[in-house]
Amino acid sequence: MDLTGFTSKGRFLMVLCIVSYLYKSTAAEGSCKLKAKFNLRGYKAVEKKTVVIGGMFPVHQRLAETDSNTTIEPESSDCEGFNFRTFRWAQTMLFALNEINNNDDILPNTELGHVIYDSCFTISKAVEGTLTFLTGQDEAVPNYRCGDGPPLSALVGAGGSDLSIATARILGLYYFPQMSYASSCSVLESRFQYPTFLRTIPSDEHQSVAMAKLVLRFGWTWVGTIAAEDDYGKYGIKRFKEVVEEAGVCISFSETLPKIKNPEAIERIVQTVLDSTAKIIVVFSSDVDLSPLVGELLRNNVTNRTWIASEAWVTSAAISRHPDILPVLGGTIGFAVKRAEIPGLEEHLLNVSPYNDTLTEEFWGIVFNCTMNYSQIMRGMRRCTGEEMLQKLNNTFTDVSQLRITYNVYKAVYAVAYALHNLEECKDGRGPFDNGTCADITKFEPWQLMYYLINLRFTVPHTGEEIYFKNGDVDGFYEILNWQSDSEGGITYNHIGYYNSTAPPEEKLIINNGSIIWNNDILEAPRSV
Ligand code: TCR
Repeated sequence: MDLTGFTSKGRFLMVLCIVSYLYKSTAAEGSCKLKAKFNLRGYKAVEKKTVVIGGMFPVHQRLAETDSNTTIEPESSDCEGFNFRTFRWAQTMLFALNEINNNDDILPNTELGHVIYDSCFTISKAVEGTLTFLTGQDEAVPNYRCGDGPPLSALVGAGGSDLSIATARILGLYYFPQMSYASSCSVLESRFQYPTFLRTIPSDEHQSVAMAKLVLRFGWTWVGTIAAEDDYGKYGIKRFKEVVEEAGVCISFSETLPKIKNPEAIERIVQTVLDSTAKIIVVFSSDVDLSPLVGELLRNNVTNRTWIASEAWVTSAAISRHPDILPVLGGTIGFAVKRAEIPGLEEHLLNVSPYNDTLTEEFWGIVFNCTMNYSQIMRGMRRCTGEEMLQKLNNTFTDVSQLRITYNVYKAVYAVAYALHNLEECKDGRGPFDNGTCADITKFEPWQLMYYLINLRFTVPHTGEEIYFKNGDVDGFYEILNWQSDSEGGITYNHIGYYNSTAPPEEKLIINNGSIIWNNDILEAPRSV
């Protein structure tokens, strides 16, 4: 399926290429030829130099089931379970690129193109996308090893830590920069294993310690833990346990949420929660993996517990907007990364066009319950007019009230752009490379851009936040949120404190006890048993 399109906007030529499925193309030699076609289709017409940034977002939640029949040639699987939140992240990358391309203060002589992949929350898809990106084995992707196409700069992605661990190993081989917005696992701190990995989300080392300090602050000595079956869940909970156990806290139970649909396992976890006397339960998981458990907790009306949320589900509408969630998860306390207002983003999201690419087309079909596919129309499905109004919907995609990972995406794109800007501004003779030389923006090496990323310091537009990387990481800062009821029986996330890893020991964890409302609207902190 060809998902490529080129749109010309004003004086800029934007390369728009959303690739969510791998082409079955073969020889590397072929890809060089294909690249020439790519040049024909656009770049030669632009006076500006072009550099391409890759993006990878888990827009779909899982692979579609395929039968393991080996009598026909296997194909790369399709994906299913469209996720509005992560689709917002992908659109934010496009928004940031547009902003940069229209701003003459950043890269005034260079245009940023892009290629975006859907990692489908799946390691194999993330690896597939990375290889496609690097080798240029798909029509629209220039091959940086093949010479005269626009150079590839960095990959923004890949989403979850287990995906980034896989892609970072491949990219590291080529010393190719990866800038992650959501992969927080502490193992990604290792520059020995992942030499070109950087991120705008803090390492979970800080979050696990912060959670442990929270538990100790309230004097809880008996807690249960639940972790997702991935690197995020496993390493996050492991570090949490180490810190609390050292302080004498006992772990009542440790459960793992299955990655693949398994209702019996979920029922067993609910039974464990019900059987245990522990009233405090720490959950390190993404909202996608936690959702089935929340459904089962609701069915069993499991109340009178205090849930401690990790960053990935604390502001998730997929969890907090469940009807009747308040008795079960009201009072939840969790950690969230910095939030920001991004002027213009909401408008960009509301103006997304169904005709941009296959992802926007699919999105449109899902939200408006219609289709643009001829064969589906023939089968009686309602046809989308393209004139439907996103404004009228109350959808997570256009909800800009909790821009946290979204803000990390925005920062990641700007980080790459500013590094490229510094690379381009370099004055020969005063450059950082051999004998004061500079890199050439039209044909730099990945390691040369790495130099600029490592030494980058910039101020994020609109928010004024100062960003720089210490060994690839940013400082650990979290807002602490408490789930309270709003006037309509839904959930609001109330800010009750923060954790700052760079503050002196006594001032790291600041909590305003008086502003917390616990489960069942109780004002006094619960006891752990
Ligand atoms: N780090 C997780 C993935 C993740 C995520 C999220 C996924 C984070 N926050 C929000 C979906 C929604 C934080 C990881 O795997 O590292």
